[in-house]
Amino acid sequence: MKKEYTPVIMGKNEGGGRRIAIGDIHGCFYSFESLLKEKLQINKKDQIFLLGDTIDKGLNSALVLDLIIDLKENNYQIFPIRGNHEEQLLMAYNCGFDFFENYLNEYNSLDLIGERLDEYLGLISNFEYCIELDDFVLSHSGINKGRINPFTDLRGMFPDVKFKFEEERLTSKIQVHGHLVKTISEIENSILNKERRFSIDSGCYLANEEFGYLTALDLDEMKLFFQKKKEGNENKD
Ligand SMILES: [Mn+2]
Repeated sequence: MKKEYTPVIMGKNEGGGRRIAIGDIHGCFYSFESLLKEKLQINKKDQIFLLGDTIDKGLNSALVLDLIIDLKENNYQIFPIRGNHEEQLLMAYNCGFDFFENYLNEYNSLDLIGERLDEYLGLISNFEYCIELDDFVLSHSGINKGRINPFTDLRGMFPDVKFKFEEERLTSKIQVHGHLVKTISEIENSILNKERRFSIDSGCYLANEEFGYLTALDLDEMKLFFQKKKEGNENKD
């Protein structure tokens, strides 16, 4: 039985703060922390939307989730969205502990095993799939019109979910998503060209020069913030 899911409607930030979307973090804790605290200097009026894949690949998935929990507990408005890596991790957990451990090992995420594991699983199982704002739609891979499962890419990332929403209304808004790795100049061009659908995943965990950034977008100003990967050891391969 598939679970039914309707995107969350949030509209504007009534508190008067900024609305900021952040691309795939992938366990790059130090970059994430620096982006939030130094580059963006977030405050409690701001709404922060994480566009999925907060964990895996980079080496500090547990610290990323610890920070999300800490911000929530301190009444920051942080809204994580589910990516294929959160979904896969929850699926792997349901396949028995050996499978789960192998999965985590493959994605550099063994640090999630420990006394907070249940808390982490509870946290990510509550990540939303899609958040609709007054003029934007935020999700991990964008909306693929006409597909049976419109929030998925070709690999079918959310097979157990039946999405219920008004496709025409949602796809008429600007879609900001993650999942597809782009260079920062490609992302800058998406803004300059006023594209209606684009990714802000700049491959933070990657070691090559072109990538290795974590990107944030102020949705009201359409202003980009790029955080260069903070530490060499956030990438293993
Ligand atoms: Mn990703």
